[in-house]
Amino acid sequence: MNKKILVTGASGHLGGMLFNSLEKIGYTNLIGTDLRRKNIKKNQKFILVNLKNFKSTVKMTKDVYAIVHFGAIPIEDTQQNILHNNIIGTYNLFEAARINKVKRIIFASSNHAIGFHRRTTRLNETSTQRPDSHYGLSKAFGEDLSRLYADKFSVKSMCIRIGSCLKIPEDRRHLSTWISYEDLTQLVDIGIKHKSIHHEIVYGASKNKKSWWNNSRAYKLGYKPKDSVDLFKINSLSKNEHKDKMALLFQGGVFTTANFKGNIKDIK
Ligand code: 15L
Repeated sequence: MNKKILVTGASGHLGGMLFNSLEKIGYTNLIGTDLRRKNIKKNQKFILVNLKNFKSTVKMTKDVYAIVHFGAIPIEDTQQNILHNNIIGTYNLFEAARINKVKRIIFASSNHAIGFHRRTTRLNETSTQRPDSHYGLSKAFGEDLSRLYADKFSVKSMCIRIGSCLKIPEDRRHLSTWISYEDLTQLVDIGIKHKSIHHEIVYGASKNKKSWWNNSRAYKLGYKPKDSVDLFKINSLSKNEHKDKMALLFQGGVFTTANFKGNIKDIK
């Protein structure tokens, strides 16, 4: 594809991975952006922008066809840091996209937008959001923001509730949450190219037997995961989950227990 695609978070783990993998599958007009430059090759187009800066964000999104939005703090942080980087940054980006008539946004949502669901509950794309942290709340906000901008302004979007996207799965929780780099790339590609996307929520997971998520919406859109966590031998809990019994009850794991002051029994 030679339409202009902007990848935010291009210096980060997954944004950087996608900046390279999309090129490999035939995207010829990619531009990466981030608030710092890291691991960007000389021949790659890159622009330093902080999404908190609305003017620069508007300028950067001119003539862009689609945005792959992975630029955010990727873990739990203070309420203020999440508010300014993830919530305001994402709001600025969508507003810039509306002004410049960007057609599509692929939003990196997260399993932490639904992290307070119990591990015994099977979810699908219509399940209620249950953020497990300030971080998860910023992802739930992004999902709602993208729905508004699709319905009201025709900026179409696909939100990927990413599980655990790592080169290799590491612990028992990943048996339910893992997605390979290749499978995530495939989902992003579908989000950019599929003809009839309005606003979609899909799960970023490979083909895992122990998945907590019914991802049939993604399959309907053409997703055919190539990888499965089932091929790896994994028995151990992560160090964090090992010493945290509450984390084992909820899909979001240790994100649910950070600063927890509630009553576990109340979270049905
Ligand atoms: C995420 O959303 C985080 O960005 C990543 O660091 C992992 O914690 C992942 O979720 C996960 O739940 O495994």
